[in-house]
Amino acid sequence: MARQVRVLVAGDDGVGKSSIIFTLVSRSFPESPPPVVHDITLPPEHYFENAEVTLMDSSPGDEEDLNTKLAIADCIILVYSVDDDATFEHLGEYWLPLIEEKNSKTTVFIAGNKADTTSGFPEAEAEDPEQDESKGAQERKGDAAPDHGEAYLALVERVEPLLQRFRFIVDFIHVSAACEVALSDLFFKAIDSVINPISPLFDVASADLKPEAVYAIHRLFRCYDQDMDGVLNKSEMSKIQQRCFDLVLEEEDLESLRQVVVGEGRGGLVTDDGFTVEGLVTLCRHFVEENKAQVVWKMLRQTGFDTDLKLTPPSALSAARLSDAGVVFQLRPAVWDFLDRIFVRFDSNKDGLLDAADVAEVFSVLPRSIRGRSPWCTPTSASSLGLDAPAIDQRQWRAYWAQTVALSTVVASQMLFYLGFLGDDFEKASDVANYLTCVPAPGPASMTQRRRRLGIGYGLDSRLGRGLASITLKVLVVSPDEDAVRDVLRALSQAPGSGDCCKISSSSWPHDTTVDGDGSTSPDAVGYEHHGVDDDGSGRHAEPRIHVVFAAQDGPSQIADLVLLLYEEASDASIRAALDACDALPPWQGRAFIRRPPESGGPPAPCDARVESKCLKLGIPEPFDLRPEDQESAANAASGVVVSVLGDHHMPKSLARFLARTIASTPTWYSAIIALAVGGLIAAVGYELWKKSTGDQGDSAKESASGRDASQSVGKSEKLVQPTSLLDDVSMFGSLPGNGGAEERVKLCQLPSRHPYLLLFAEWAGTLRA
Ligand SMILES: Nc1nc2c(ncn2[C@@H]2O[C@H](COP(=O)(O)OP(=O)(O)OP(=O)(O)O)[C@@H](O)[C@H]2O)c(=O)[nH]1
Ligand SMILES: [Mg+2]
Repeated sequence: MARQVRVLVAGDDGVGKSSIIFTLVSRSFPESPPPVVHDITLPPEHYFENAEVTLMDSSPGDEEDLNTKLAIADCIILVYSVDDDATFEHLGEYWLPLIEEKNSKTTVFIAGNKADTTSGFPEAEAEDPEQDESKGAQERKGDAAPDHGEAYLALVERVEPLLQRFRFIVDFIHVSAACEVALSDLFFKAIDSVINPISPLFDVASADLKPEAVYAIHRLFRCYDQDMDGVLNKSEMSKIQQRCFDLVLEEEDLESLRQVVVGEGRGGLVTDDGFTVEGLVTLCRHFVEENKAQVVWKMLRQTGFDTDLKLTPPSALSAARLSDAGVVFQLRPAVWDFLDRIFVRFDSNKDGLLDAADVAEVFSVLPRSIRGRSPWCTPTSASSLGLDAPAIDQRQWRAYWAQTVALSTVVASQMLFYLGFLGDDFEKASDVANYLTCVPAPGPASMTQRRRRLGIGYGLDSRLGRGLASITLKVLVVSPDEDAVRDVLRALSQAPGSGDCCKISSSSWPHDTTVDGDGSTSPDAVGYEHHGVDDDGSGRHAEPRIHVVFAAQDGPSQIADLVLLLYEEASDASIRAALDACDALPPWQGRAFIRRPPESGGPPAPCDARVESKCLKLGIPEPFDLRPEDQESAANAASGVVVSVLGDHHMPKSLARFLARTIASTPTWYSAIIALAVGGLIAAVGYELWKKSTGDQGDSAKESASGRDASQSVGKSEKLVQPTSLLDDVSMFGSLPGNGGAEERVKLCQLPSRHPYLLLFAEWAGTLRA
């Protein structure tokens, strides 16, 4: 909806208020003007952002009407008559204090009407609005006033005390309704003062831009410095010119802008390549000082600021639009590139790490209430910006973002908007598709999808994974006991090689900015980034990168690739709750149990029979032990669960069972074909496994390479066998010392501290690309 701007004309009786409005709109001076002209709405002007401007007349006699209009006016033109001194005196005695009382937000223009009655009135210049007797910000900065006769100079002297006392007075001007002088200019400036106000940008007292305006210009800079070299070069400046003013930036325009900034006499504002952020700030200050605030506003509006310098994300990025249950969002490849560029740009000492101050700098262009705070910062009492947080490397940086997306697509996309990510197509900056790609959520949409979903969610879907720069797998840790969940997450966040783990603050960010200062170290989620290295040994990252985000369940209907069901071995209620939770999951949902053994210690108790049979029935690994007092093994256990379940070497079994169920409800000829196919498939897998187990037990690199071969050859005959080849890699890790030939799940728990399962993910990345 177009913005409403209400301009009120007020002042003493008979100063010519009605005549001014009448003459402005009809272009003729009325012989006998009506006492009060009806409200007049002007047609929308592009220049005024298509705002709907309403002109309101008033009469001091009708107090009620006057008070109403004073309260709602965006701008007040306060008229006195230059041939009646008392009407001027009345401004300071009555009108200005009244306005101050009734409306603190309005701006005021003082108009001395009937200028035609003064001696020395420049009649010859009457029709030229450029020559009107106006005086603006220059005057306040001490520039000499243009000499338009004695009357005007006298006025300057008289108005000065009013300007000092009433800061909402924007300007004053002499007009004449009878001679139609300066009327359009008066109204133009009045409306402009509402649409492009100076006060949010400029502090008259300190004669400088306000801090909030400087922040806004910094974000403007980010929006256009998309190559993140810290300089707005010619093509980036041209983009501004084109987007904001629909004009081509000529070489001489650019040169004159350069001269303005160079004229500032300070170094570092402009380089050979273009304008630095300080240069842009200087340029904007220049425009405001030159009474061209509209130039600055045009640019700021284009990047999403409103007249209060508030940055509101496009409505398309709001919760309602992003909560479609049928899809899962991931960041677009262009966004990952943007984030990588940010990392490099803000790594101030180029050590490959963003320290807390660097991170705060990245987020320094956020709205005031969350400025400097990353969505994952858990502010402690020590520092509300989390400046005591450790430095993060690029993989952690990405893992944080993966978490943010997995936990809240709204936060992630709004955040990118705040950081000035505009994408390749400027017009789409307010479009969700600019930030996120959308993949179908794990769930049974059709038979084919079901088959593909079995045990593995959307993230590892080979078809959907293709073309993504990164895949995020979401693992929900579920238990009625919230402390137990927290234990698991804390254990994960302290896992060895913890370079890969991060924490994220409450998903209520950024709207809820209250911070509880308990300094709790329990994360709501922990993320890892994994990526392979390309086969050619160049060290480049293989695409897609894999992110795993472990999160506590914070809503009933969350989508996850894997659900970890947590229970207390010693508590029958807890076991039953876990089993119930397991039964409540849809059949295609990947899942695993984690148990917390009794505190007493000693040898691990045998697994509860009900859980054991459930695992057997579902074809999932037996429960993993999690010992919170032993953080490292706990973390390894949790990681092992994920590896084994996502690796899903039980796939063929569960697949067979699933298909058997499906067969029961399909025609017999179809069943026969499927049964044959499944049989063949299992035989193929069995053969591969047998071949592998009897093959050369050479060095691990060779082993892993042959695993890849197996994956490829089997993959050709049947895609679904892919995960099975990973079993070999899992077994490889399983044959580590320290578990005395115990069952495989125990071996899996004993992952060495350097995260060998990274290799697994790398392996996946490879198969996904194939
Ligand atoms: N010389 C001269 N006379 C003017 C000018 N503008 C208005 N007048 C005269 O001033 C008188 C009052 O004009 P109005 O427009 O009725 O003044 P107002 O402020 O609306 O008065 P109220 O409605 O009574 O409050 C009329 O006789 C106009 O002709 C002007 O620019 N020059
Ligand atoms: Mg009137």
